[in-house]
Amino acid sequence: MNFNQRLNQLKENHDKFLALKNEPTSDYNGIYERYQNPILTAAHTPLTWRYDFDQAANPFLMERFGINGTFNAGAIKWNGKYLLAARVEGNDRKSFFAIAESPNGIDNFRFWDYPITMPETENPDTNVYDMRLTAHQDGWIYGVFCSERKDPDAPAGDLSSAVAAAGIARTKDLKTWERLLDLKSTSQQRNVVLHPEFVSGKYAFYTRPQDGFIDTGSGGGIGWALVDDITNAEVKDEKIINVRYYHTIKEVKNGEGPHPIKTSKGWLHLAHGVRNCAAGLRYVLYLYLTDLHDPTKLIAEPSGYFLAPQGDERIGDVSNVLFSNGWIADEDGKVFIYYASSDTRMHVATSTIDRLLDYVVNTAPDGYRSANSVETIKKIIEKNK
Ligand code: M1P
Repeated sequence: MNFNQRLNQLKENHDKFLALKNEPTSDYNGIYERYQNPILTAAHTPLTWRYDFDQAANPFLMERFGINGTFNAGAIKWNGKYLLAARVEGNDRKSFFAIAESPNGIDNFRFWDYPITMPETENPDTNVYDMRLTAHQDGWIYGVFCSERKDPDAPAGDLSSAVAAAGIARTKDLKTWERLLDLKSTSQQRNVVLHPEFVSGKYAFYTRPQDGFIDTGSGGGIGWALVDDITNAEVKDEKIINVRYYHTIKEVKNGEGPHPIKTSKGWLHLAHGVRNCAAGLRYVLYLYLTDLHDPTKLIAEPSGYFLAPQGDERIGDVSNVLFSNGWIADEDGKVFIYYASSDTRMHVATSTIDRLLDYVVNTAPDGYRSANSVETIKKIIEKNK
């Protein structure tokens, strides 16, 4: 096959792949539908990012820039389209952000021509990832993401220790971004999310204080902090609003997912919980509900996980992980839950606000002991008699 034939074949196969329909699986739990195919993978990235089409410069039509994965995407509905701000990771291990757009939220996701050019601060990030998008009451769309840099205090020879901070940027068109100062905090921060409304006239952040880069240490939990000035944001007073707990799905650590959805019954939150086991850390997703007038006040939290890795989702670069930092609630109440599996690719699950509220309010909370789990099941059995 000559250069042009191979190039045409590449383009044809890619077009066919991007146009694939996605159908729900036959699994039923009443809470959500999962779908047969991942919605965004490394193979979805444009050929123009990966190949140099100039025969003279690239006679073997080689990939010139390898993409390793597309995962942990923020989400927003924009001009009637479903947009994901994906974490795209190159073969060089660096992540960057890129917008992929779908007409229906379920398939046909196509990346915009260029990845996002995210401005740097005076202290350049080594790596940026996991952007949460918030269309804030103030009129801006904010992207809050993890900015990672080498730990300046790491001993010589330690080339792994890093420092995580929350990077903040804002935009009006999702194309041109203004970078603000990183969130100031006495602890390392990952999984920081901007609440969409002012609270007591201030910007409100969900935080996740951590002692080290991986370990949350003695504290952890999902925190909350009010900030006066978004252009010079500082965590002064941090309160933990969703705690870790022994022998639960979030005993090691947890973190807020996307910003919560405002519902008639309260703020509906999606978060990830992490536990340890012989296979390593296991990341699952859970829901909780907080008060409409006081988003820090817990109203309901079902026991256990809402979504956990299953089948092929279990395997990837960091196996046994589901992670979500994006969901979209349509005006008709349909909810698109975007989640990544094993730090490799993106999936969607669909539900409705009514079903998610029913799940959160009417699923028993964690009883913290096996005996209490049995009592919960017995109550359901009795009702079914
Ligand atoms: O590898 C799993 C996840 O680990 C981190 O999440 P957390 O800070 O809660 O441990 C993040 O690096 C995330 O990107 C990754 O998916």
